[in-house]
Amino acid sequence: MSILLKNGHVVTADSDAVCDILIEGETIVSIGRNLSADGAEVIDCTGKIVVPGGIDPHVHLEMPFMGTFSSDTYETGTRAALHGGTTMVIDFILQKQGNSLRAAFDEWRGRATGNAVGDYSFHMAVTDFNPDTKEEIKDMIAEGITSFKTFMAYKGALMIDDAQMVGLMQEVKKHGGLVTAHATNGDMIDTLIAQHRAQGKLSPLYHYLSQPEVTEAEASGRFADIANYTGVNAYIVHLTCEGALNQVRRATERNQRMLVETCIQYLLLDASLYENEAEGAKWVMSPPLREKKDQATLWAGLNQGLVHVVGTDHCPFMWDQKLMGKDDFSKIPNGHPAVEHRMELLFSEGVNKGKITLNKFVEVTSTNAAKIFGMFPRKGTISIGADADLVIFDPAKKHKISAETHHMNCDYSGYEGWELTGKIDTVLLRGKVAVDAGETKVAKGYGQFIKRSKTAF
Ligand code: DUC
Ligand code: ZN
Ligand code: ZN
Ligand code: ZN
Repeated sequence: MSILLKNGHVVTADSDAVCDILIEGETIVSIGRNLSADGAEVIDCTGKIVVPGGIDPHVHLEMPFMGTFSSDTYETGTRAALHGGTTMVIDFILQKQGNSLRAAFDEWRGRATGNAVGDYSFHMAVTDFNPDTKEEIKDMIAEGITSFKTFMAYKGALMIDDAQMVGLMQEVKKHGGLVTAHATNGDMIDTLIAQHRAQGKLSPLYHYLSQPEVTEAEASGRFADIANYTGVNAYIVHLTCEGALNQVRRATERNQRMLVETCIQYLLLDASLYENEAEGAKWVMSPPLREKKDQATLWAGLNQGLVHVVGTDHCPFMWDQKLMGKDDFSKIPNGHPAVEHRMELLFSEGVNKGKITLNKFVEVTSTNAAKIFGMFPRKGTISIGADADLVIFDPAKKHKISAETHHMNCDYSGYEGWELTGKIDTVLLRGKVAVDAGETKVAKGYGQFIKRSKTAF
């Protein structure tokens, strides 16, 4: 079965041309002008932008967390991602403290296998680094899980201390993997939460006030310092603020390379939303939304090459679940729905408003994640031999975001009513039309586990 995309404005991280793309089976076999192929299904892309399928390296599907589970399953979450042009996600396996990495890997694979609609991989969150875990690092890398997530917060459930961090980094370095961090100071945050609760300060605003910028800046600097000492490849997930990015800047001054992800919400939303006492829980996530000045820092960071990836930290909860914390911000499950709108939001608010170029858009929504997480050039670009993961974008079409029409399993949207310019028409995943004109064309189980190699960035 072949498909021929005709006359699209084809954009990669470093190229830009009006041309045709010929797909055979799952891969791109030819790129050029005036291509033809007998019997191929032709998709006219005149006036449309064609970009590589998006990769969101930060999602939480069916994650057990804060006494409940995030509300998107592998099926609903990857399907929603496809509707938004994200053809692959990387989810987080959580090791249970006291248990093995292998047990967690089997559990997560069991949830995903046969259910995912889009492609996926996992990061391994090491929540208990001990002599047994140490022995498992190389096995996980052999399974294609080459990135190891650490939490510097959420003590008692997910957090590791600095002693474990050093040990983990040394071991991962030995086997050529990558260490990532939720870099916030858990002890400091827990203290501030306790102080606010003791004072009866229980509204969503105090979620924000319990995680001030310094908690993130301090942990980001500490993570960078330990990474520098061990020499491991290091990546900070969901970086939100100026103070943290300044720590990255400091690291680059000693010629250390820090890899940095921000998330779409930190570029577009700010902490004033927490003043809404009735609805502030919609945006309770960790780290919290920041200030306008932090948004400016992050946009600049993208253009300065200090911020490499825009993910989502997609971790949806139904409003009913959010209400678990209606009387106490510390019981609101942390997270919000975003995987479906990352690319359209970044296009509309970033490219259309002149904040980033189209090439940068491709770089931060797809190419850099593919390189950092060991999938390039199979994923993350448009080239001969690459997977035919492609997004056909109508740059002029306007649409409105609403929970009524989104595909995420969540009964609200953090962007309800936002008017966007630029809409996804068609999404191809490994050579198949996966989404067209708002309809899903591939079934549950089409999504594949993608075995990853080492960072090549
Ligand atoms: N932050 C969230 O908001 N949700 C999931 C985990 C996290 O670190
Ligand atoms: Zn996190
Ligand atoms: Zn870059
Ligand atoms: Zn997360």
